Amino acid sequence: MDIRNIAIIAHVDHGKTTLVDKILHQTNVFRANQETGELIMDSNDLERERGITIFSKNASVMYKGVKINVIDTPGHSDFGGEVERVLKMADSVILLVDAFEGPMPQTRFVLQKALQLNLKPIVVINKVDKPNCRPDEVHDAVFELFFTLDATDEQLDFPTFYGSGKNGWFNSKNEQCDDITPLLDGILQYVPAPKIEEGTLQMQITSLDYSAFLGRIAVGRVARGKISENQPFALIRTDGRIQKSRVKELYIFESLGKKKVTEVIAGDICAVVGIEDFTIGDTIADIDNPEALPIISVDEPTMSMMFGINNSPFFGKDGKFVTSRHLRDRLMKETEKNLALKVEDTDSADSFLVYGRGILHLGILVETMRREGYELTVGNPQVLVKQIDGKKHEPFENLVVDVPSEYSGKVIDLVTQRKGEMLIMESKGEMQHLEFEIPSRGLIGLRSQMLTGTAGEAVMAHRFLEYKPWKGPIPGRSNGVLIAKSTERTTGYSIDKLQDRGRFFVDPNEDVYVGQVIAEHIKPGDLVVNATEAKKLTNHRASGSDDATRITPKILMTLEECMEYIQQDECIEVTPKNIRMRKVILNEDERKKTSKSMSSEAIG
Ligand SMILES: Nc1nc2c(ncn2[C@@H]2O[C@H](COP(=O)(O)OP(=O)(O)OP(=O)(O)O)[C@@H](O)[C@H]2O)c(=O)[nH]1
Ligand SMILES: [Mg+2]
Repeated sequence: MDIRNIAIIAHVDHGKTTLVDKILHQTNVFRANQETGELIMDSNDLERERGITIFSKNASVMYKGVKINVIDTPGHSDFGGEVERVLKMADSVILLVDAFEGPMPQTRFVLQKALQLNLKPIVVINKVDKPNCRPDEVHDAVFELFFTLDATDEQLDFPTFYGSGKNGWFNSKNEQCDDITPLLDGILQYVPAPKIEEGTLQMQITSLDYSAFLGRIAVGRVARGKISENQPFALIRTDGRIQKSRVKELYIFESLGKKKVTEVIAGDICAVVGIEDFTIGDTIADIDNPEALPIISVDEPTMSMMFGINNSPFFGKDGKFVTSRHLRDRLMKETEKNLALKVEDTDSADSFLVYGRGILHLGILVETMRREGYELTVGNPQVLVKQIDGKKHEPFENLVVDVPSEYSGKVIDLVTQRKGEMLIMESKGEMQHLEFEIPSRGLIGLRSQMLTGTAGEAVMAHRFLEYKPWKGPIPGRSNGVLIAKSTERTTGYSIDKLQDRGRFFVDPNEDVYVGQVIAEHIKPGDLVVNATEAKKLTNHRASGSDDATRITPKILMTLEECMEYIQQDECIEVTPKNIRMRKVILNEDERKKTSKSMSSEAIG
């Protein structure tokens, strides 16, 4: 059978999953009148809620008698490692670029990976329906980018399509047409058929699927030979060990699902059921002639965060899994499929140090665990410092901000305070386009300040660059917090009285505990407050309205916002129902003692 394997890559939100929707529709994957909704491939709960792709996924369609395996990839830079892996299944890529934004940091990263694998991309300039879009300029910028990434002459000669995934058309020139036929024809024309190597079986496991019935499923592309049902094979582990195993069941991708087959030949992507113990990167090989494929390299983690059991006074109220055993097992299990994640034991049996690729990467893990019924405490995220040639180095990132010109001064201010240096400033339509180099540390908490400082107008993206010498201290959060004095229920009366002191994270009638962070102080410095006082009974009724109606609704922060908000002496209690920020040391006297001894240590 004729096959094409193609991965769709781009910066976050440039329209990958929307394009896959259109491909599925145009190739009649769905019955007429079938209600399908949008972003079909973003099937995971967290993906649907956030409108982003977290896991890469396979789909397969038939077009003009050719089977096209389509791989949708995540665009957020924290999941860059995932993209790198699944590119191994593809013979070409569609590089999508937003016709207004142009190439962004992650565009550069994913393109670089594709070029290094000698793939010849098809460029799609998407979202030409956007007002003020600049498709021609963007095309030139993409060419520039290929050039700076040392593309070969062949790669530089890329085909370009223009269109709008949202409006359902792509054409080889920037003229609206009826549908995406020109692009599908382009795939048949420009994507090479898989190279079939002669020899015995070789297939690298590049991703992992899970089914409640079948257990863990290994997904990859058969690189050489063929694989059959019931076939015994050698599993070559990434550490070189060889395990004997057998194919229990074999599936290929069909539409959005999988189809059971008895044999898959080189070139096609398949799913193998029945391997007891495997990790991504292992090679499935011929039992008599086990030859491994090159190991998949994964980006090093750049951030770490402490995960501990929940030890707040509200411990065990919401969760099913609350012990350190539960926590440890769950984290270890995660490392089997989440390659960029590392877990280390610590001196304490109740806490683990978890290393990841960024706030979102770690946040998604915590959010997933909380939905599974876990309770835990997480500390503030720390970037990983390294000693290079005896000198302290830290990760730096490339930061891109697009903002209306009137706010560019504010943006530059904020970034330079955090030790960022401006490299490029140019206009892009009616926006200013700013590029900086900034220590990763400086990025933590920057997004919320940036949005406040620019009335929500700033669009920012960043991407790890390299380790560079330590930049010295970077100011943390400027405001202090209000801390609950006792473990009780808040009252409208108290919160109302305290409103001019801070902006609250809790509502009246909410249970809080001693040491919990319940509001942001309007000034620097922390304050312990009593938010649980009942109204004194008087003979007079308070004139005017009820207290509660004058209270500003609480500020709701997402888990990731909390992660960026908390400081060194704070942590987050995460349960299936609640996310609460707290001081690490709940008791006020103990907290004072510790901070005193810490500051005298710093002086001495
Ligand atoms: N105006 C316009 N919006 C589009 C177009 N294509 C996609 N969008 C919108 O852009 C947003 C992001 O689209 P997605 O398809 O989720 O983008 P993605 O590249 O898959 O995003 P990630 O997977 O998170 O990296 C959605 O709100 C889409 O509706 C387009 O052609 N024009
Ligand atoms: Mg997507």
